[in-house]
Parts: sequence; C-alpha cells; structure tokens
Amino acid sequence: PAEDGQGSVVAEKEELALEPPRLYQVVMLNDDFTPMEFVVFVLQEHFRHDIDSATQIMLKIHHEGRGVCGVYTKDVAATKVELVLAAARQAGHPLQCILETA
Ligand code: NFA
Repeated sequence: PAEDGQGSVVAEKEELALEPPRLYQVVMLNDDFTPMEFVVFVLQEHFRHDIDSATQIMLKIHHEGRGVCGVYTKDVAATKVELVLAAARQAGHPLQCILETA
C-alpha cells in the first residue's frame, strides 16, 4: 500500500491484480465392477485425454486405488464430477470420483 498524502492508503496498480483461482483435482476411485473400457472412454470424453494417457490413468487407478483425471477451477471440476457420475449411473456402473483441493 502507499500513502496518498492525505492519510489514506491507496492500492498500487500491481496490488489490484487478481489472485489466481484455486484449483481442484478431479480424483477417480477404483472399484471392482466398472469396466476398464468405460473408464478409458470417460477419461477421453470428459477429461480430454488421448487413448494412451487415458489407459495409463485407468491402470494407475486400478492398481493404486485412485488417480487424478484433471485439475480445474471449482465450478468446472464440480461439473465434471456431476457429468461423470451421471454417465456412470446411466450405464449402470458404480464408478466414483471426487474433488480435492490441488
Ligand atoms: N477395477 C476395474 C476392473 O477391474 C477397472 C477400474 C479402473 C474401475 C479404474 C474404476 C476405475 N474392471
């Protein structure tokens, strides 16, 4: 802050810059029932991974129990979770994903 000569504190230009938005990870959890192919499809269609990246992430979740699908601002991340859960339920799969602060 800087003095304006009359006792008031004024913001300087640089201090007006917005803070970067907080980021959230969409984390997908393993289960014993959702087909691997469905998970790879979801990672491609909802998180814009190519087939190799989607397959690697799916296998990581399968072996380690969880994996990061992508990192987004809060609204985008929350919408991705909703859309993925809706697609999974529609297809009859128990797939779960959650938000975590990045
Ligand atoms: N574990 C599931 C299976 O063997 C595959 C899976 C991977 C499910 C990643 C959920 C997430 N069919």
